[in-house]
Amino acid sequence: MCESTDVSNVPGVAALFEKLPKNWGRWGDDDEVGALNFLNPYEVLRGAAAIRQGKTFTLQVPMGSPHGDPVWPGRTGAKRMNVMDRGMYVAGKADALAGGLQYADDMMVMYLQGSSQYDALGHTWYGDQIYNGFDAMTTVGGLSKASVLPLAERGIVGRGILIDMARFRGKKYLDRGETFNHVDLVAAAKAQGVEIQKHDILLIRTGWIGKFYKVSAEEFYDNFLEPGLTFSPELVHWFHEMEIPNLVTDTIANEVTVDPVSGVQLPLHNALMRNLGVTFSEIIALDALAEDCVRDGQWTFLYTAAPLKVVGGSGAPVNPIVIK
Ligand code: UVW
Repeated sequence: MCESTDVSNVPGVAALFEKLPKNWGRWGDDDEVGALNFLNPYEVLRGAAAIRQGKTFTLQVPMGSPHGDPVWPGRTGAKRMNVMDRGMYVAGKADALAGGLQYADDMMVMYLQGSSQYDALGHTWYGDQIYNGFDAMTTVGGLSKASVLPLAERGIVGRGILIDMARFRGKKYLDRGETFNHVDLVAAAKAQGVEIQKHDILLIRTGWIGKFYKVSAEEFYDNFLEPGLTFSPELVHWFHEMEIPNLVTDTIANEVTVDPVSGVQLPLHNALMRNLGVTFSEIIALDALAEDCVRDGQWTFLYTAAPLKVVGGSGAPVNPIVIK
């Protein structure tokens, strides 16, 4: 479970973000897709120009696995249930359609953030306002502003770059609570022989989700503290100046669970997602892609993703496709 934190000395996040940039109003008062606005037709073509070999990769983790899916503590993985199958016909509880057609049917119960997913820009906030200054009351009963629907309708296409932080640090996966920042990302990119460019979709591998499939659930969730990016004003400025549209990681929450300096939990959800409109894709499978990038030395590619069009959703499952 999530490590308990003494919050008595935790500063308000508003104070933490004072004087840091916001993109509210930059794309109009009604904007609900934030930094995806950077992904214009030029950026789509820049992504397409990164295709060199025709190799494809799908980045969703399995959904509804009988061994459980990786989820934020307190959520549960997707549960798929058969409601029709051959057994129903054999037991005489269902009739074939005229002509003999029989069928299998199933349903699924899941958290929309319970698998590989996109967070809606209205998914997290502090104070009374969500992304773009919309009233936080617009989240009640379903997101009527900045839901996942506008992200899904737009789709995400651009040049992706994979930064393998685990490999850069010489590890199979980063340690519990291990942090890194934008300076480390730039250094890792240099070691890989690539450069993070303005408007790149930033994929960061920590190995953490891969670890979920290698260790017991008890070990994975024990004193839950994910590794990841850590908050600093400089990091927020870097994301702002680089105009990063989308942060994609193989962790459940895209950042270190608790900022070791301030004690604030998930500060980048607010500093990047709420304030800058950077879209977050989480629980993304990056191990196979990383292995291939090591083999062929190509760390950039066309990244495409179409989250499901869930009306009012605070997030939606996704199976991104990468083409190298
Ligand atoms: C929380 O909302 C706590 O996390 P996530 O963005 O991973 O869904």
